[in-house]
Formats: sequence, C-alpha cells, structure tokens
Amino acid sequence: GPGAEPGRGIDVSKPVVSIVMGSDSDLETMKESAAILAKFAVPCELRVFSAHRSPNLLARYVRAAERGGVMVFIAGAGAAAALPGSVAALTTRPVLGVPLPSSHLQGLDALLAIAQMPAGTPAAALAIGVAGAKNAALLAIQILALSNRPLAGKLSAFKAAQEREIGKKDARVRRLG
Ligand code: RP5
Repeated sequence: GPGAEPGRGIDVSKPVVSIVMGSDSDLETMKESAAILAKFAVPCELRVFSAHRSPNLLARYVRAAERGGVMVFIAGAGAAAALPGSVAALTTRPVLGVPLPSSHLQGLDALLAIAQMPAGTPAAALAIGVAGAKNAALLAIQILALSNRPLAGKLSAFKAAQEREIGKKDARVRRLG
C-alpha cells in the first residue's frame, strides 16, 4: 500500500500528505506544515482550493489525491472556513483543519467553523495560525507512524530533543534565581 508500511520508510516518490488551503494568501502560514513534514521526510503537496469558490475543482482533487496515495489531508482556511469540512465530506481519510487569522475576527470565526462540524463528518480543529499549522503536520506524522516504525522512531527522537531544549531553558532561568 502507499505511504505507510510497518518497518519500512515512506515511499518518497508521491505525496502521502496533502496540504490544501483556501487561498494563496494562506501559504505563508501553511508553509509551516510543509516544513515539518520535510524534516520528517514525509512527502506532501501544497494546493489551493476554495470550498466556496472552487467546489468542483476541490471535489475532483480530493478523489484524485486519494487514488494517488494521500493518507491524511491538512486543510487551512480563514473566515467562514468551510474547506476542512468540505474535504471531510469527500473522503474517509483523516482531515486536520487549521483555522487561519486572515479575517477581521482574527481566526475565531475559522476556529468555530472548523470545530463545529455536525456528527458524522469529523474534521479535527487545531490551534489558530502557525501553531496549528505545525501541529497539524505533527499529528499527520503521528497518524502515519501508527503503521510506520521508522517514522515512530523519528517522533520519539523529536520529543526527546524538545524535552532537552526545555531543560536547557530551565537551567538558564534557574541560574537567574
Ligand atoms: C478564506 O478567505 C481563505 O482561506 C483565506 O484565509 C481568506 C481570504 O482569502 P483571499 O481573499 O485572500 O483569497 O477563504
């Protein structure tokens, strides 16, 4: 199967994670998802589709992406953020939504739109903005790592490195006391 095989690395020839966004103005934030995936050598693709403004292109893409081996979708959108829900309506693969602070309501609108999905069509809602974009990528990696041991190992190493960094901060702050 594509993407995630236990005990083996990921097939880097085709994207296993799809990062879609509602507009090219979302790219600055959604690039952060791609950067994390690149660090873990998980191939992804970045695409622009609007749930409201290009519904036909979106539907065609989601089906093609599934056939092409995409296992997890990350969808970032601002304002009346319908994109994660629209992707979720078209696939049975996990959809991770990132609310973007691009409107006058600074992402609270997008957060509520993504989080308040009706029962039956789940889309996860991450934090607003860069933290959400980064965590969507990490969550996608965690999902893939369930059936991919090398990726699980990289996640453990990432957590250990993160803990060491906080330990260094603690040592630095403690010396001031
Ligand atoms: C949303 O509206 C997009 O996801 C974007 O965050 C926001 C603004 O889009 P543009 O007007 O820049 O195309 O649908």
